[in-house]
Amino acid sequence: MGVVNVTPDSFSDGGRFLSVDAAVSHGLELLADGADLLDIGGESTRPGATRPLVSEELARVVPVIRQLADAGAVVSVDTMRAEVAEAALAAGAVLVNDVSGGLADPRMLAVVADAGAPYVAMHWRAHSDHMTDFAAYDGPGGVVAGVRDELAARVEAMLAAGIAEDRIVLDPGLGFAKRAEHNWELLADLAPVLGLGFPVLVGASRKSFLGSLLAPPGGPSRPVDEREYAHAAVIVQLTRLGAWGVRVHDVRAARDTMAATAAIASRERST
Ligand code: PMM
Repeated sequence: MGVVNVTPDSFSDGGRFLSVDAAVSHGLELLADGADLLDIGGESTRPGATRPLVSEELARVVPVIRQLADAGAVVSVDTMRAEVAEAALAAGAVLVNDVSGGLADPRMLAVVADAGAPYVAMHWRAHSDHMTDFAAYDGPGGVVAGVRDELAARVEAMLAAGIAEDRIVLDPGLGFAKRAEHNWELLADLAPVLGLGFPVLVGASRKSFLGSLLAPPGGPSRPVDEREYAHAAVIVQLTRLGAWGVRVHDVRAARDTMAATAAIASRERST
């Protein structure tokens, strides 16, 4: 899944693809690099971000979705808002990627159920302006059990709202109400989330836990566009674990990493 953030303030690429033309041509590049899906978002979810107006979010994503879908791309919309999801589906998006797993907008699950669209439900606890206040996992099993249990509760809500089981994709939500250590623990022990029985999408690309890992002692975080080798190691792990998808900014790097990992893994199984 290639990321197209049509936002002024995303941590990873904010402001670079804010015009419709820039966003569409970036999406086409990601397609040429081998993306299976393009994820179009108009709201930054970086820690501390304030929310755009619904009208702003619509104006950012709808024209980009329409053009990319018309160009033959399989498009998902990255939104927490039912109204934006509806407009995006009408414009040609086929999948709804909701970082709040239906918690931010009470209408979201019904809209997705009515549309019959595939739905990515990410683990989430609070909006980005105060999510760091919720980055505590003190129950038994720590962050891994906490995320699994809270995702399982979202699955119940999705099924109750009428979303078909085979439309559901889950995401552990790296970086959302999670400290760096929580993200690494989830990557080391993804089996409980995979064990819920749904396809799993993971977004690690360019996130700050990679930047802090790569910082020199006492020094600044590694810049966002210099985290790709560390991200490749994460993709190796996710490929080996059988993740359904990875949400990435550099599609070519991800494709290459997945291809090499799969080439080795397929031979391991056959010997
Ligand atoms: N991360 C971001 C935005 N949307 N969606 C899913 N499903 N999973 C994620 O991890 C995720 C997401 C934030 O990253 P960005 O600002 O680079 O898009």
